[in-house]
Amino acid sequence: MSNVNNPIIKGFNPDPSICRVGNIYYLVTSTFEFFPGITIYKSCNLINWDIIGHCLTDDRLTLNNCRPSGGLYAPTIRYHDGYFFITCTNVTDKGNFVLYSNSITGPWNGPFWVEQGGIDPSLFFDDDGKCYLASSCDWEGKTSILQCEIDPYTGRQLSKSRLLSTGTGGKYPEAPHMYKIHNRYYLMLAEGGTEYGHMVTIQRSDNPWGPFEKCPHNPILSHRGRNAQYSPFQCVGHADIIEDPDGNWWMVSLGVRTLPGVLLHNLGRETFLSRLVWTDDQWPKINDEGLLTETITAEGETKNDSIDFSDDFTDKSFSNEYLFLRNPRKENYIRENGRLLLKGAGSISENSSPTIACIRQKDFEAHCRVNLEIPDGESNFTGGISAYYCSDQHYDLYLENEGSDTYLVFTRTIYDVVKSDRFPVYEKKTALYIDSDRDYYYFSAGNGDNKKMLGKARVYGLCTEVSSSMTFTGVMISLFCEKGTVGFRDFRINYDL
Ligand code: 6LW
Repeated sequence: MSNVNNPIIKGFNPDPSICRVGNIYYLVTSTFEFFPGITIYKSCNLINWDIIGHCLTDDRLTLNNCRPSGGLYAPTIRYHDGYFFITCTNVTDKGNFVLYSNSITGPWNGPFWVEQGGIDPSLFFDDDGKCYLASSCDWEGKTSILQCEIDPYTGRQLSKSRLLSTGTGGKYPEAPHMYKIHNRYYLMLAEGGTEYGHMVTIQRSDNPWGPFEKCPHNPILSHRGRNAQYSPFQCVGHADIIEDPDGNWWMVSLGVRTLPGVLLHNLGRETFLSRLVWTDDQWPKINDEGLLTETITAEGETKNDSIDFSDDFTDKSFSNEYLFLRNPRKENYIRENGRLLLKGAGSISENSSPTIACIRQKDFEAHCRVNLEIPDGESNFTGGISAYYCSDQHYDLYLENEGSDTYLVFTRTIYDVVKSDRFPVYEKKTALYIDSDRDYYYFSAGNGDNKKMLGKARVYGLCTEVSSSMTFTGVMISLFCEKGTVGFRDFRINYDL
């Protein structure tokens, strides 16, 4: 036996949904304005997860001019009758859709758009062959859960959408998942909103349309209460459950790790794991108090995955760790002979498709380094590294050329507060660094032993809670080019753990 730590999937990985095929688990998370869409993870033990790809990798995913945290919300994954099914919402396109494939690596059929609106669509396959889709919708002016019967291979609605549940009393009943367990229908929801009142509740019925009996110890998971006042994890909710091949049950949920002493988070909503047990009267229980634990006991010599990252740009294509913004223009990203060339496509403060390659920041104490080199003869360029939360909130260090002058520029953007410091340089080759802790992002440049800090900026400016619209993502360590062409070599992110 060994102890492993929560979260099990670090960095921006919200709304986890899970299924199992034999001994293998698959889990999907939301990607919003990032591309490709819907990250797919695979695991043999629920602890160690590899990204094996994304569901939407071509122009079937449209994210044109998508605002921060528009795009793809909360997918659900299910396996039924030899097929994987994913249902999800593109809030900046036609809403809810279904994808299916006989292989987790695709190709995926769809999207098949579904008439029933709202967010957080989820599929439930009943034993009698019927398939239901539930989603979180506006109903008489408040959020409720609606359900309809659908054909999962076409998305066609086979029954009227009807009210399934108004929840158990929390605001924003969301993330519905129906399960048939112990010969009953269990309806699990997230309630309280995705912020600090978030919780997971459950109800059950003998009929997939209810009426539902509420679990006597709801919420079955939440950190909104006094007993979680000092937990490093907050905002816990939006869960899915799975039985392992030995008959043990597990829950995956989202949660955030807050900065010390404040209700702010910059790493995004991450994926956590909990053991679930059934009480004698067949209600699920998460630990004793319905709280996440910091460690989970795992079989054998299991360890958490390393979260360090490196790319020497010798592989022809980007690894699955990379995300890009909206619908990226492929011709602006060239990987050749150990170098990444980025061609500028406008400002990363615009909600367009700027040239930017993003890696999730997975822990607070990060050390990122990349060698920047400007191709010979190139002038009129802007490119470098960014701690990027969204188009309104990012801190950047980059080389910029104007006529015969080249500058290193450190820019902090928080909405319309934009501050730049310029440092004249003569070299068009330099290492750029971002180091971070729970207070600051520190930006440095320099070759060899001459690493010199040029500026720092508060972590708080890149937090979800600072956004003007609802945002749901986390900080990305990114390489970008706004103008001209810039080259990068040897990109690394290491963590103090
Ligand atoms: C998602 C909703 C939620 O659709 O946040 O935390 C929204 N839960 O269920 C975006 O992820």
